Amino acid sequence: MFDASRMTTTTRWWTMVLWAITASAAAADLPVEKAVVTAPPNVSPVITRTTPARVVVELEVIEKVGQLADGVEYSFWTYGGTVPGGFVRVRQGDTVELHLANHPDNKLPHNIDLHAVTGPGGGAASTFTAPGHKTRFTFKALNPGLYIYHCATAPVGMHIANGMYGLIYVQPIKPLPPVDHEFYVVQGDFYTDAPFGVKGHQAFSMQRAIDEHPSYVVFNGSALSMVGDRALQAKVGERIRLFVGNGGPNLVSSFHVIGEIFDTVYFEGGQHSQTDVQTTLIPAGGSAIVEFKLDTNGTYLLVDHSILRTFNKGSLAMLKVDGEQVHDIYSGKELDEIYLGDESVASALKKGSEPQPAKPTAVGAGADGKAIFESNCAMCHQAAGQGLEAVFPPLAKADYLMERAKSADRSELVGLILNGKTGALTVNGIEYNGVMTPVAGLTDEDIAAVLSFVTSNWGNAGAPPFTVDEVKKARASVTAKVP
Ligand code: HEC
Ligand SMILES: [Cu+2]
Repeated sequence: MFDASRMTTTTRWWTMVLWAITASAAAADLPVEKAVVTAPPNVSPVITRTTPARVVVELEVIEKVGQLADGVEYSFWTYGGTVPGGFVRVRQGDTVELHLANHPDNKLPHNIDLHAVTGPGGGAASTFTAPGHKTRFTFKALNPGLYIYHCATAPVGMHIANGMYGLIYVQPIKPLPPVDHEFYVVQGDFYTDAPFGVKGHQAFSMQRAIDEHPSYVVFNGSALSMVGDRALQAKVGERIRLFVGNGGPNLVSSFHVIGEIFDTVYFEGGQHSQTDVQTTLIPAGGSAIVEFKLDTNGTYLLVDHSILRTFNKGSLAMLKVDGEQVHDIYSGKELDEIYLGDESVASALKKGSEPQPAKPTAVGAGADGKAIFESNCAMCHQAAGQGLEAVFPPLAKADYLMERAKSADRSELVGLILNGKTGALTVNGIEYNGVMTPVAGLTDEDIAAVLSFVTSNWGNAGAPPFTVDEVKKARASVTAKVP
């Protein structure tokens, strides 16, 4: 057995010299490998290596125009052409050689500050890079965890606000247990002169940024990044891990997935975890790793639960989960009937009469359609279907709705309720560009009733009522279209 106390001073000295030589030889001899850097929402593969390596990470800064929302263009500054920049994974104890290239077509100098770095500025000063130049520095990944990286070139706030951030994961020596899917999601706030939704190219507003008054709050650089065809995909029974970051520059995220509970959260991207969490706080320049199992099917929504940001500024993404509905976990709507409250029962009894059966109140399609409208649609389209200026289109006297309701194939309207709707549309000559989230838990009867109701009230007329059979067929065809 090795016992240091029994060594003479000389032997001890020689042993130390030998250790020093072996250690530096080891650093030079480390196997060299190139990091796999992935674009969002993809996460680079788990590192299976069990010894340290010298990992070469190559990032290129690209200034480019992209979509902030449907029809809204913005000049992003990016690492690798995406917001967030590429996902980088190294292993705890690795030596990381960071190469930063600034594309010759770019207009500005940039650099990188990685929160995974121990050393002044996180690498910022060492990587200050003019357009058409490249720089390099090396650091040792001492601490495991999920770290933000970002540009720190003045004005720092502007470089971050334009999309210059991403995540680097320093995989711990003992990796997290395997899951079925890992996804990469980063929230960011954006500041344009014009308010949310105004079309065309929008310029950065320094004043709004200083006031911390964003016009857009989005995941992965766009209100459209993970909705519709671009939704994250998984299946019932699978286990999901989200690597979530918040680039800021200003807002703190109350990260939540509507319809799920996080089984595990590695809060702040560190090594400790908490279980059974509804919403986790992610500071600007911070992160969290969240995990959950998918127990039943449906569309789950990733949101910032500062909820006006979600429904009015774009912080919404979708996770589509295919497979069986597991009824003992989630039944769907089991009951919806007229409720008059204790008051009316009491007053009816006082009068000495039997409680009166509820009177159907709706015109046209009967009571059901109205009740379903009130509990599922009215919060957005408003009580009399009049809509909300610039946000929710009207259903009352709506050409969009009535043209389709009078056409031969009305499956599009059923699809709209089941799958939601994004992208621009025009109602009575006014363009809307919002997000209608899928309306969950409605049966074929419910959908027939609500569509019959909205197409035969508030001045809408001339469309035949929707039948349950028609809805059933439409459901099969619109669901089949989703891959
Ligand atoms: C979360 C808010 C919200 C809810 C709830 C909602 N909608 Fe919508 N709906 C919208 C938005 C926003 C649009 C426009 C989407 C776009 O521009 O891409 C829209 C569009 C529509 C349209 C097409 C445009 C028009 O005005 O004719 C119809 C029809 C419609 N919704 C019907 C319904 C019905 C029926 C329900 C209830 C079963 C419902 N919506 C629930 C927000 C909502
Ligand atoms: Cu920059």
